[in-house]
Amino acid sequence: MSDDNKNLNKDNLPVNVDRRKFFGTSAAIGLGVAAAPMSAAMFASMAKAQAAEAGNSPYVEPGEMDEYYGFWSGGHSGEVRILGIPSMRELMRIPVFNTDSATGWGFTDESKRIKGDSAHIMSGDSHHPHMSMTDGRYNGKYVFINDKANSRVARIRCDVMKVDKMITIPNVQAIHGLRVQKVPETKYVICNSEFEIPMNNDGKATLEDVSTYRSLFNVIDAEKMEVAFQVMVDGNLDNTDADYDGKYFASTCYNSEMGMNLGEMITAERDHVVVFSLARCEEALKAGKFKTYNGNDVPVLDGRKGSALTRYIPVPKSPHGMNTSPDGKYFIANGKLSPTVSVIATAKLDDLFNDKIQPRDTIVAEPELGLGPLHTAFDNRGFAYTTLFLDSQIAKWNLEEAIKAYNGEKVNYIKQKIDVHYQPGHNSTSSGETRDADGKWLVSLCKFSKDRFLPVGPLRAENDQLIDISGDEMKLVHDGPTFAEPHDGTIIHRSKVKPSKLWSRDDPIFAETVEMAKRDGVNVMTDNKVIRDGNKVRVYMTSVAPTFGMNEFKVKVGDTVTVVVTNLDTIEDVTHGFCMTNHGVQMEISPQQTASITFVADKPGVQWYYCNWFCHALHMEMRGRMLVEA
Ligand code: RUQ
Ligand code: CUA
Repeated sequence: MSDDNKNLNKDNLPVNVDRRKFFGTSAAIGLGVAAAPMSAAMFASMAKAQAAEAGNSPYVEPGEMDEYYGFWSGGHSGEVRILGIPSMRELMRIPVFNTDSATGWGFTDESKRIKGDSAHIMSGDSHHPHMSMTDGRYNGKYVFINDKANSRVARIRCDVMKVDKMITIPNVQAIHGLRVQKVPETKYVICNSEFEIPMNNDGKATLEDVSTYRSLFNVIDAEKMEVAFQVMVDGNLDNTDADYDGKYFASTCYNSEMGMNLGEMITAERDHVVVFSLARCEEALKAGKFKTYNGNDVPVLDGRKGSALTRYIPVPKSPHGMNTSPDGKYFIANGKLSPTVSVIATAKLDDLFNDKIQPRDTIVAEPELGLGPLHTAFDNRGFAYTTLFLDSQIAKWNLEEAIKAYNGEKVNYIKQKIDVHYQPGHNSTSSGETRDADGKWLVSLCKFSKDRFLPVGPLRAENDQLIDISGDEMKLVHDGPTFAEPHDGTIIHRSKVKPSKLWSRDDPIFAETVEMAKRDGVNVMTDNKVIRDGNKVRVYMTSVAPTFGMNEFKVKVGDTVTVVVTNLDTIEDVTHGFCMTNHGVQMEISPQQTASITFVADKPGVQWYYCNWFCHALHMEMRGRMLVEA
């Protein structure tokens, strides 16, 4: 193969695939073939052959399925996305704190009921999606996600991939770090409130006296989706994680100074990690050792410095990410303003809580990794992968060797640094936050893409980079643009997730709507009926591709109309929609689902409604008229 062949690059790959680096470094296969134009099939089989050699290919052929689900936060878009990994294909968007015109989320009666006290809030900032676990392994039941913007936590039911609960956390502002109890199971979801506020925050107490401001650690009952208790701390909480023994939770805490501006917030050389003893918190709760604030009845325990419930471990200033190693041995606090991460041995925490050792005695290593360490992920071979925000790199390092170095041995614990593009925040390894960590894939969630994609104006995509970590060296294999902003993502083996294909008719998400129909004497599976109740009108209709059970209904101008549609189709993927033109009314009705939406018929005359999810060759004909009498 000559160097002057314009169609090949230096690795003897066709130039048009130069950027798709899914070949290993020893990529020189099929050279004779490569000189000729390649068909997609040839290309795919080459990739496959190479994959067999390298052991790990991100190439998922058309029609083939990914090995992992990725649950991705949609950042300040407020949603959660489901990705296929390793293809990085986006499979679904789950509207959560945002509104969504395709599904009607935020507009339908069911979604408003689920949003409850925050039904009027249409935006959010989602950060940390984490799945419920049993014995330190994903159990496929729920994914929990926080809304920093409006201090909420939502739960996604993974059978239907829809939000079924949402709560606003009282007594706090800005729910940030969120994780789940791993062992014995996710009884609790744990999350941090970031911004400190006066207790009570009723405007009556002094607003200026910052010594009254507090930040709380929040423990939510995962099944009931109610706050079980809160713990008052010193400092601003940031990220959190749970151990593998069901005993301790740990949170990073910055601004121990309780400063109100940047200068004040970064004066202290050290901030801390707060460790919470679950057993001691539950005992205090039982013994009634709590207070309540702001007129609600959520118990608030006192976990400030000196409390029996917590321990404060000093670490270099402004730590950010908190990550538990999958062997359960270590909590790792990521330095952010310090080039180090602090490795806390979970086995030493009992002694710490029994005052046998000092807080710093729990630190078994503090390796220096590079500038701006934010988050750490793990494989199953004792390596950790830490994002370096300022260096735009990921450092791969060996945990046990870092401990040796801390004990004075001369070892180089850093194995490799790989450039990422650019400035990574979170990273995530396949099953890496569970006992099933498998060391195959790492995704680096980069905050900036800059020159990596076609320019699209001043606002650019972020960049989720897929890195093969199965070999001795990390290899960057794919750039994936994402929109505003994947703070965090989790990579879950497909064997753990078992979504339903149709809705169950008993689903609690629309049970109340079905109950309302019963009270109106309507069977939603068979009846097409209009019920008038003063100036409220309830319209019940079925839908079977390509018709609604009702071609027209009559109301009076000014009526409040609730349209309830039940999709009788039992064929997978035949979703109908209901859209009332010129009324801002749209929703999804998937097979066997009942959905409803309420609006005011404020325009007299003929108003057409139609199905806006493509369902049939006669989908365009799936329509009807609302006749509005003046
Ligand atoms: S935070 S970039 Cu919202 Cu998880 Cu670290
Ligand atoms: Cu029903 Cu389109």
